[in-house]
Amino acid sequence: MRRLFTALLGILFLSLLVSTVSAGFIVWPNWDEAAKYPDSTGDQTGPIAEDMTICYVTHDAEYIYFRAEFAGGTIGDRVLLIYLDVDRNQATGDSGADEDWSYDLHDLGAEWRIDVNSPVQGLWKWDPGSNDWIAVLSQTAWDQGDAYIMLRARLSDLDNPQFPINILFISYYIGDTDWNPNAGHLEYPALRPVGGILIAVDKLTLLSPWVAVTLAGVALTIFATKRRRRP
Ligand SMILES: [Ca+2]
Ligand SMILES: [Ca+2]
Repeated sequence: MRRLFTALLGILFLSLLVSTVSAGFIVWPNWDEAAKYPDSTGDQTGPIAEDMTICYVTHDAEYIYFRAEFAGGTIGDRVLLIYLDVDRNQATGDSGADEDWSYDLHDLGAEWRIDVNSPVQGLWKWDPGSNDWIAVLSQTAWDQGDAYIMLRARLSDLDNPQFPINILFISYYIGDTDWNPNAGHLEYPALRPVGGILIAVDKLTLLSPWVAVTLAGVALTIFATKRRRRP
């Protein structure tokens, strides 16, 4: 009985420790496995601190993760704006020039904007009634280095968008700007060629169990044929 009590106490202590540790640290995704959106270098209008070289996007059941990398500069040099057009419709959301920042939003009609490393950083939602952006409480967390900014946003804070969504990254440093992409928008999940047909990456994961079943079927057929041939 005493041993059981000690064991239960040990499990309780361990679970408390694990929950404290996991609350204190963010497990960032493996960016090599994320969707990659390279951007030209030297296409910014100001210093290289704002020149995006590549952006990454990925998501899991709870969060969507973003990362932007820069050609140079030091930590804290630039502001990153991420626009999400979750219904992929330019007629809904902010379009044309951003109502707050005046940057050209290309063909986006953005419902959400995430501001990072700015005095008004956080999650912003487009309000069609007032025709303006409204700050929204969120649990968006971020980190940065000399040449990168990465963040994660809770999907529930974004009203659980249905993928795919359209995205535009804008970085700026004292008024100057870099866009990724330079025209139009990025689509996430990214399209990837499969047997000559473009399909979304999330559909690929749906397909993979069927691919496995098919391969297993082929293997079984070969095995059975070989057995039958045996004298
Ligand atoms: Ca660039
Ligand atoms: Ca829209």
